[in-house]
Amino acid sequence: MPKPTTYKFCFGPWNLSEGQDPYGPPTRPVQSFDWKLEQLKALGYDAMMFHDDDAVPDVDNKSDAALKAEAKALKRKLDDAGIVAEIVAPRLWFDPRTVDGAYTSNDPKCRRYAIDRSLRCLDIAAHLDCDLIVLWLAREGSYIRESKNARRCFDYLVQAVDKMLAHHPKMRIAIEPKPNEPMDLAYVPTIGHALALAQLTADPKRVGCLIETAHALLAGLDPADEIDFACAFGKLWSLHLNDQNGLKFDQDKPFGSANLRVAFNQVRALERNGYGRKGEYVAFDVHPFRTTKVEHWTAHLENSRRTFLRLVEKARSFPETEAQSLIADRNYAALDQLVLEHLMGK
Ligand code: GLO
Ligand code: MG
Repeated sequence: MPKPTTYKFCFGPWNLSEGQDPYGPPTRPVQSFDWKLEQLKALGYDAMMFHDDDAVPDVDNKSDAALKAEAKALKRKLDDAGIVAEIVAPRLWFDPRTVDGAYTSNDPKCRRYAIDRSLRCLDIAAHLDCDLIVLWLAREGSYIRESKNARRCFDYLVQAVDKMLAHHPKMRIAIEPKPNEPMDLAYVPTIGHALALAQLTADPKRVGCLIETAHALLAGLDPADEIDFACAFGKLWSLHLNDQNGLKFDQDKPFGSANLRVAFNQVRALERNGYGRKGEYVAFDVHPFRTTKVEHWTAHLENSRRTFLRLVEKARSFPETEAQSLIADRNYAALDQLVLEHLMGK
């Protein structure tokens, strides 16, 4: 029996958000990066995930030398805090040049910008001693199908990933699929799409995926099955656990908040695949509720990790022998109840 995994935890500065939504302004005062790093440390988390401009603000207007100096200064700050940079993700959805997509824009100048920006993101990651880039393909899709040639767009996506692979020989890329929002229809909606795309690239071994619970649920899929599928390829390199109440806007609720059983099954899938044994982190892409008061600002992160660890205990203490005999007897009604009783506890 392998030793049980000791999980390592991670979140990003955006997970201490200030409460703005499309309908209203922030409900908590804007906080500095240093404050967010302090919270991460105080909560006992191990790593931070970054967008390129979380690491180097205003990245587009900085010279390569300035970018290097700022990234190295951040690396020293993280080292002093004993915190690792887990991933860096190019933020390709803010700039006006990405309004019609980044790698899949119809405008070649805009596609060029998206690639250049991504290569700088790889440089930042290298300065932070981080070898994993996350691509959330936010605007790669369409509002109306006729506006883009999807066939050509898949080629553009592969070409963009190939440029990144060529730019840095050790960097790995994890695609984070999401089926919709902000687009109506995204080109890479599921893990199956992400891993199929990886096979078309110049170095498929360096292209894997990141699963986010809410994104799988929005695609109408079970996140635990997505985890098993990605792990069957050895390609689950990062994880955004959270929760989602049905087919609504992307809610980024605390892990387990909407459906404890779905959360339990994700934890079981992670456990049976040995996720974390190669140094992978459990990241929570969760947000405080808009109503959250300043004094409760980090509760969603504390709670998500607590729920995760309680569910690890539940996964490890699951009455496996009893379950196996019910499975052998095809008595799934009893198996169903066994799971519920186990989750409810005494
Ligand atoms: C949004 C995504 C987003 C990404 C982040 C890292 O729906 O989940 O939060 O995870 O930008 O790429
Ligand atoms: Mg995410």
